[in-house]
Amino acid sequence: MTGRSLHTMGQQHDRRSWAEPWKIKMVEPLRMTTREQREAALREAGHNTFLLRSEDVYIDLLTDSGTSAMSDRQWAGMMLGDEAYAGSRNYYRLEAAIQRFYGYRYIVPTHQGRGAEHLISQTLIKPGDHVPGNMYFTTTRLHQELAGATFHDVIIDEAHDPQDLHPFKGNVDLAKLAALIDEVGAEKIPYVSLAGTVNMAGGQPVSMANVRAVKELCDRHGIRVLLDATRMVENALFIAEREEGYAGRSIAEILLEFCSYTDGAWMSAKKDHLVNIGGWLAVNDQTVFEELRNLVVVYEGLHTYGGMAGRDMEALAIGIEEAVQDDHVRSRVGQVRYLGELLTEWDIPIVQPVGGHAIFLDARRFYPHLAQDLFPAQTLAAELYLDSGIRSMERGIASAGRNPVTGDHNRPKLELTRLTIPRRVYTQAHMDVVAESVKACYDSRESARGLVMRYEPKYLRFFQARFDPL
Ligand code: P71
Repeated sequence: MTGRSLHTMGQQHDRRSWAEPWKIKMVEPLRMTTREQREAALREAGHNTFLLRSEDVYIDLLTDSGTSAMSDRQWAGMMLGDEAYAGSRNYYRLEAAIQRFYGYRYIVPTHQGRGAEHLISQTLIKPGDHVPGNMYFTTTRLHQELAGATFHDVIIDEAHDPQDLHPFKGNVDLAKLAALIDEVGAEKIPYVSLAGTVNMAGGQPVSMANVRAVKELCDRHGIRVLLDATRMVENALFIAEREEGYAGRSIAEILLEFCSYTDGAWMSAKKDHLVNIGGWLAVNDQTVFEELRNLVVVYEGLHTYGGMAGRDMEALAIGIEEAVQDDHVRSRVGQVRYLGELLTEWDIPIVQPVGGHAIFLDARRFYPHLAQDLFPAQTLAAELYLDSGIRSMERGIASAGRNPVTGDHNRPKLELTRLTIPRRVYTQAHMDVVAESVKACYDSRESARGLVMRYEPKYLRFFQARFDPL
């Protein structure tokens, strides 16, 4: 911890290059708890941070989803909700914002990301199909499987190694994708499921060169490329920072170019777009659009609200524009990087390079004495909560679920505990508190003993599973 107090961002980079590009107008008090209270709360939650009450949490890093702070402009927009059942003015504002910043032609609103995933999967996938993607995401893969597809991970091998410093660990391995096309045939692949950034790999970006190459390969075989655009704004910053030819280009320009190599996208607007609820789907193909627009009325709501209130759509339309501002994205990703640099300096094992939305603690190296079947990442999430009331999320064997054919656990290479940073919510002082708590857990790592799963639900088990300490 020597020299700890000297490590401001400014001193790391000769001078401070940025500060949060906002000031605070309204505050929400935080509640600190005692260790006894946390022990009781954790027991009641079955050692699963998803089952804790938010009231019992001090700094909430469970997710960056729906947890961001809206701006004064977005709150003002909430008062302009046009709550007409059909044809709400706010819908047209949303449609225009997506067309302007993402460049797609046809828009379908949904209540959140998984609503969009459900519609696109049911519309494009036939039973027996295969969907390649750059690493799985829990809800995305589940909807693909429920529609009858088999998911294939075609991300580059480097993505599975938490210590590999590849600048674009979200890239698709073109040889793996080509091999799959050869093996199953292009007609069995309705689309490539491309995410930017890749959440489960640690928030890792895809390069512009890679999406261009994926598009070329897919065009030769008549396969669509569909983008999970959930954190694409953050991906755009990494392209500006790391890819030749993109230095000095704006986030908005890079975003638009990236999307131009894809045939459509789905979005959980609860992340990049700075709203508490919302999502959308967008495609360029009119026939696909008409099918999606027909299906949305079955599951979400009429095609001009898709499960959102008019005021939600207004806040979202404004959030899209705020999300692509260069100073916003730099400070958002900069805050994540600041936390990562503190932990790196203290030799705490995290996924490198640090991604866009979160720090991922490498629970395998944190707890080398724990077998994966003892849920090391879940254990670490529980220990962090006990230490300080910080809530994190398991992204390891519990999240990976079971193989639908064999019924055995999927055992992912990455066994991670995610510290996810909400946008515009916490300050640098909070990041310091988080780093110190992680350090305390690291110093007492040998005493961790692991967990056994005592209750396991059928779908997305990590949300509701309960564990007992060994
Ligand atoms: C995150 C979430 C929310 C979440 C979902 C499942 C388990 C735990 C937490 C949601 C995403 C996402 C990507 C890349 C689609 C969704 C679904 N992420 N794609 O990271 O990260 O969107 O939550 O709006 O339905 O905490 P949805």
